[in-house]
Amino acid sequence: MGYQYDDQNIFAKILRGEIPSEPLLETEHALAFEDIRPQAPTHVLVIPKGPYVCYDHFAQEATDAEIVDFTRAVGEVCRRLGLERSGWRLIANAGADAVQEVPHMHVHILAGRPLGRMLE
Ligand code: IU
Repeated sequence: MGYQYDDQNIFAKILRGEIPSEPLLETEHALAFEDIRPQAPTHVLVIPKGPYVCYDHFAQEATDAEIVDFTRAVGEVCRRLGLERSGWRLIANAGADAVQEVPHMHVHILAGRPLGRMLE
């Protein structure tokens, strides 16, 4: 499947500095910031800086360096916030059924309250 990246999405604007953000972490290839509609006491989004629509697009077309940097950035955010103490959840929504709202690859880090079972 060929993905078409829309560079007018909100995270692209954040990456270009057109919309202000307060990064929790910035690396060469990734940016982490708080979600504006937090679903838990800790709700952080981590995005790659490259123009990828979703997880699959990223996994197919990002360089190994981008993938390694992004993956480590997720771990670094959790470590900095001390999330290993009580635990955390990582979510990536892709496409319509998952209700992906912003078409720029991102993962959600949720923590700070009991999150319940996701899968039965
Ligand atoms: P989703 O996985 O695409 O459904 O999640 C997008 C998230 O981006 C969602 O939790 C929004 O609250 C969040 N968000 C944001 O943090 N800042 C924004 O300006 C917009 C959405 I629009």
